[in-house]
This record gives sequence, C-alpha cells and structure tokens, in this order.
Amino acid sequence: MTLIKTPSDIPSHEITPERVYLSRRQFMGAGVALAGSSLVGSAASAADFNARSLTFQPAPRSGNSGFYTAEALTPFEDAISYNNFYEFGTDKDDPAEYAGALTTDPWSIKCHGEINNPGEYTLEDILARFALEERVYRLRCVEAWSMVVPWVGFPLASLLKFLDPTGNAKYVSFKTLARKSEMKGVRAFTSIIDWPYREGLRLDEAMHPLTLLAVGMYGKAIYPQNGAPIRLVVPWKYGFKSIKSIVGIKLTERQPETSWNMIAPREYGFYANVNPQVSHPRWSQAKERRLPSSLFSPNRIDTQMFNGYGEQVASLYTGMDLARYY
Ligand SMILES: Nc1nc2c(c(=O)[nH]1)N[C@H]1C(S)=C(S)[C@@H](COP(=O)(O)O)O[C@H]1N2
Ligand SMILES: [Mo]
Repeated sequence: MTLIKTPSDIPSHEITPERVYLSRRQFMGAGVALAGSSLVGSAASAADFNARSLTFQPAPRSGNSGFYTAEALTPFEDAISYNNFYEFGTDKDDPAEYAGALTTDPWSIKCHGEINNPGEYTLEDILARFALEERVYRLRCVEAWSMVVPWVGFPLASLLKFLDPTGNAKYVSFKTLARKSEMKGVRAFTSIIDWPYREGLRLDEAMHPLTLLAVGMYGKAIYPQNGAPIRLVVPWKYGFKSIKSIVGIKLTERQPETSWNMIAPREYGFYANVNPQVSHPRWSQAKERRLPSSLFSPNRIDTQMFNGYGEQVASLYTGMDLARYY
C-alpha cells in the first residue's frame, strides 16, 4: 500500500491547492526520514516521520500559562482564506489564491549575529531538535480584526537556547523569504514594503514562553498563506509582528529595523503591544471584529490589554510608557 501519494498518483481533477500542498509536505517528510536516521536516531519510515512531525503535546486546559483559550476557534476555512501576507498581494484573499506556488522544500534558516552556534539550519534539523506543542491563541491584527487559532510549534526560546546568544545579544531580528519568481507582491513595482519583510523582538520578549515558532495549525502542517513552513506567533502583539515564512534569524545588540515601523513609524511602533487605550492615528483600537464577521453580524468585541495576556507579559514592560513605546 502506498502511503505517500505523489502528484502523479492524483488525477488532475482531484488536485486542489491543499492536496498539492500536503503531498509536498509528505515529500519533505520522506527527505527527513532518508537523510535523518542520524538526526533522529532511527530509520523511521517517511510515513512515521510525517505523522511524528505533527504529533504534539496538547495545550494545557487549565493553569495560567496563557497557552490555551477556551474561546471558539475561528473556523479553519476563515483562517486560511482571510490573510495578510503582502508578498503575495495586499488583498485579504490574495495569499490563499497565490501562496500555493511557494516552494517550501528545501527550506533553511540562516541563524547568525550574536550567537555561539551560527549556521544555516535546515527545517529538518530544526524539527528534529524540538518537541511540538499546541497553543490556542488569540491573534489581533492592527487593522482591528481578530481570530482564535490552534497553532502547533515550539517555543522560540528553545531555538534561541540552542543558538546560545552571546552576552552582547539584546534583540532578535527575523527575515521572510523574498522570492520574486514565486511572490507577486515582491515583484510588484508599487509595493510599499522594502523587501524582505523584517520583524524583531527584544531578547526577553523573544525568550518568553508564549512566543512560538509555528509549523502547524489545526493539527496540520501550516498552510502557505499562513506562513509555511515556519512562522512566528507573538500573541500579545499586533499581528504584523508575527512574521511568516522565516529564512533568517539574527541576534543583535541594536534594535533592528522592522518593516511596518520603517513604512510608517508614527502608526506602527517597534513594540506593537495590543493596547485598547492607544489608538492608531487613523482608528481606535478599543474594539475588534472577531472572525467570522460580516456586515450584518460584525461580532464586535472589546480589545483586551496585551490581547488578554497581561498576566503573563505585563512585567516585561514595567516602568515603560506604553503610549510612547507603542
Ligand atoms: N512576511 C510577512 N509576514 C506577515 C505579514 C506579511 O505581510 N508578510 N502580515 C502580518 C500581519 S499584518 C498579520 S495580521 C499576520 C496574519 O497572519 P495570518 O494570515 O496567519 O492570520 O501575519 C503577519 N505576518
Ligand atoms: Mo495585521
């Protein structure tokens, strides 16, 4: 019995973006199993590894970690069809339409700067090192809509500990792939973003247990429109901090340049902590539309300080004027 369907096994009328994408992931699993006996210490079959790669520790349903919210999940279909991923266009439905073209295998992340273990690490290397965990988080976009998404990933802190920051490291910066051949937004002459998309965190924010590198959502490999094969999720900050499809991580002494801050520094700060009391210059941040939301059923709810993660993260900002450091 064939466990892995190759695209040629699938009649063309059956090919949907999801099918093609999942079979691509399965190829990646095969690659891991072949090259990976030394990494994982066993000759697991491709199918085993593929299953293993999305085996995860469920989020704890109790306690105050913030790892789980019991709020209704945003339906999967909404989470994969209403996206911001400007590399594929600026309309909400552009990423779902165009991101299927993204080649995610091979994939590696160049890790450099103020660390003792620099290197170009393949996704397989990275996945072999860290156990996957589920996190059910609110995601609040600066445009005042929000979702609840079950992510699968591992704490950024685990990777950073492995990379072993030097005493000079104070910030972590991230870079997204910018591949013109596959990304129409990167090809566009009119783009407002100076590619690659860049984001950054202070080292203590990056080390916080809520900060996740996600490789899955809703129990499946993460979709291209959501930032395949690996993206950041920082649930107490506006969504633009949660950078997708990461190919570079650099530890720095100075605060790094970040894309939206470079475009409009008065509108988008480096910190970008969710804060209902600090308005965007052009709109209030006091409320949000929880998806699914429509004209007749807008589903407007109050926005919470730090997106509801104050108990976990407020101490990172003790003594800081959050209206100044927005
Ligand atoms: N590389 C990259 N990352 C990105 C963006 C982007 O345009 N490019 N958009 C950001 C914004 S504004 C939001 S709200 C979230 C949306 O994530 P989602 O589409 O998975 O909901 O991704 C963030 N990460
Ligand atoms: Mo956003």
